[in-house]
Amino acid sequence: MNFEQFKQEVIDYSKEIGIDKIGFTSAGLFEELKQRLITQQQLGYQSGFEESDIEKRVTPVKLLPKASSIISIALAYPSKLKDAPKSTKEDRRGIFCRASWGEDYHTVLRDRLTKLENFLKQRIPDIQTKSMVDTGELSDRAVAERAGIGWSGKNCSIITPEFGSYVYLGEMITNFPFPPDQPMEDQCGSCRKCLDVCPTGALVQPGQLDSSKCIAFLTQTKGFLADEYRTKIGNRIYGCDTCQTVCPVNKGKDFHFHPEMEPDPEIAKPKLKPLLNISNREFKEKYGHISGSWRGKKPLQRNAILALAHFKDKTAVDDLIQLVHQDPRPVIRGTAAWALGKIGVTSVEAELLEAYEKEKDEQVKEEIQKGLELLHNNLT
Ligand code: B12
Ligand code: SF4
Ligand code: SF4
Repeated sequence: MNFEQFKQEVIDYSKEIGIDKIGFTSAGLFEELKQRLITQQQLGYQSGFEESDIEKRVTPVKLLPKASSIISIALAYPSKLKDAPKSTKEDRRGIFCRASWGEDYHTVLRDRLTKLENFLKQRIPDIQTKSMVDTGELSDRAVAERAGIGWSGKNCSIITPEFGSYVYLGEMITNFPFPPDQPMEDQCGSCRKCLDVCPTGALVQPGQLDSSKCIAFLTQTKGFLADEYRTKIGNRIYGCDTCQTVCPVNKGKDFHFHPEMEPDPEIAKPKLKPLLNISNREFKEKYGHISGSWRGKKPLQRNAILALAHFKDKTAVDDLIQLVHQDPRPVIRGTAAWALGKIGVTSVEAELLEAYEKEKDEQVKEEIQKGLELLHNNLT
């Protein structure tokens, strides 16, 4: 078999099934990544969402014993909301990051990888493959970088010249020796916009992220959000796009190739107040299909409360009082109490004092106290 010719057939087929960019690399060890992962672990910069076994992450033969090459795929996603609903004084809205618009990208990319696997198996019946998207062991970015999909930007993203960084990544390890592509030159140059704009200083230096400070990470945590970040998350309900929206390469990049990825504006930019009391069933029906729902509704509700505090939305006061008194989840009760203080309507003082008397959870009590202090600070 002519390897180059077969590779070209695979490339041609990938276009037919809606893969926007494809690249090939060897299944050799990811030497540089290994050092990087060890450093990140030692510094406490990892998020905890990634595979913890570093050897597995950098050694494709541990995942597919006869691994010879890796096919990297990228699918471009939309960056602009058509007919974006306006956030009004009566109905403030939050925002989901672009990677959570439309149908969960894991489903979309797995569909493309399954189609590609079927194609390969038709041509080479005993070919071995192992595909993954996001939740697999490999670093999707390190694979994409080595396969020439894009360069590794100072904001950590893989940036393609064609689609910018608004691409999802996935890959397939195979035992077929596809000839490798060449990595791309770094094109960030002297630009530092992403580093300068990051609201929390999470990009500690070019290409190095302290996850514990990154808003994308913080919006996905389930506990109380540390005080220092409460005013920084703004109206973000899930994820953060700031270091990408500012990137000059992304300017004007907005691709609508995949109907599944079309966002429903009412979900991508939802009204905040209805999120506070949404039932489990309603949540599943409305948000269950998006990637941003994977941690359940609690973190999103906590973020919605913080977003209402960010807007100082007085129309949310009644709902927040109800949460402080009635919600069974300490994180929600406490965050709501803090938000009431931040919004600063003096009449809530009595409600907060009453809640304090009833409250059994020490952390929530602390939050109510913070709320009361904020109220007093607002008065003086
Ligand atoms: C854990 C994780 C997170 C964590 C940590 C992110 C991070 N920067 O490490 C959190 C929750 C914060 C996060 C946030 C986001 N994520 Co995320 N995340 C992952 C996950 C599961 C693992 C990433 C990982 O292992 N990071 C560890 C670092 C050390 O390695 P790496 O970034 O993978 O690899 C690079 C570095 O190692 C670097 N490197 C290696 N050696 C050296 C040496 C030097 C000197 C330097 C400078 C760099 C360097 O080169 C590699 C290639 O770029 C991947 C999926 C996967 N399985 O890979 C998705 C993934 C990286 N996430 C993705 C996305 C879309 C996001 C968000 C944009 C979502 C959002 N809008 O909120 C943000 C972006 C935040 C940011 N600035 O990075 C996409 C990225 C697509 C792209 N075009 O790059 C991925 C690939 C998911 C996917 N399959 O599409 N994510
Ligand atoms: S995603 Fe947001 S918080 Fe995280 S590095 Fe980028 S700008 Fe900073
Ligand atoms: S903003 Fe500038 S430095 Fe950051 S990733 Fe984009 S081009 Fe690179």
